[in-house]
Amino acid sequence: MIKRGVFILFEGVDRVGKSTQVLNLVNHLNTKKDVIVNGSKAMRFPDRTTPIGAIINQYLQNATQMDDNALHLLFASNRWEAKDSICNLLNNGTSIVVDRYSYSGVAYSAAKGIDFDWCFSCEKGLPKPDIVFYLSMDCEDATKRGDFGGERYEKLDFQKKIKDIYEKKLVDPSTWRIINANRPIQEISDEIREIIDKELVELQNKPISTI
Ligand code: Z5A
Ligand code: MG
Repeated sequence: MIKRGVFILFEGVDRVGKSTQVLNLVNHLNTKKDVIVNGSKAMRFPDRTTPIGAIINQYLQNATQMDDNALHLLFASNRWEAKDSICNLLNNGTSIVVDRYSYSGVAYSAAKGIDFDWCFSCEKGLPKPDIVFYLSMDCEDATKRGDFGGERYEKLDFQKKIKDIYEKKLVDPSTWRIINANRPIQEISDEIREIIDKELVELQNKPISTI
């Protein structure tokens, strides 16, 4: 029987370096052919390539308006439409390294004042990540990084609310690892690799669970 793939997630506020670290980790995992039989793949949410993702993209680029609850459901739907492909990849021995997922959905919507439990309820039943790397740094420093300010949510006060929700309501010490993101890229990648190298086989031996 082939060993299943591992579901690794990166979360955090804007510009903490999630996309950078996702690519570095996929490259690292693709060198571990002895443990991960069918390679590793990066995924991201929102997936702007689907019809639902295209509507989300227009909203994020300030091209359309939308009710906040309706938008929350679209972000959640964008994950539900990927559920089967996530499960198939994991069951076929491919590991996935995912850039934002349900916890972004809950944190960004709850930061607008939508009920936290209602937000979370839309995610229940989705495949649960085996391990979450939460990249943490001061919002002030993150906003100074490349391209901040172009999209709808890129405002400092809003980012601070999101950070608060992640850290007070979403971090789950059993699966989340808090990573200091205010360091050189390579130093962060090295820490993440070390954690994954240590935990990979144990994670593969656990059954896939749901949120
Ligand atoms: N959203 C939502 O509301 N509901 C949901 O359910 C989901 C998302 C899934 C789009 O997300 C928006 O959707 C997002 C949340 C909301 N809000 N906004 N705005 P996105 O993931 O597509 O956003 P993005 O465009 O990828 O940006 P990001 O996530 O904010 O950035 P990042 O991935 O964390 O950072 P990065 O692209 O790797 O790096 C940013 C810059 O910093 C870049 O110039 C890097 O070269 C640089 N960088 C990276 N690491 C470092 C270090 N260590 N030191 C110095 N510089 C660095
Ligand atoms: Mg990104």
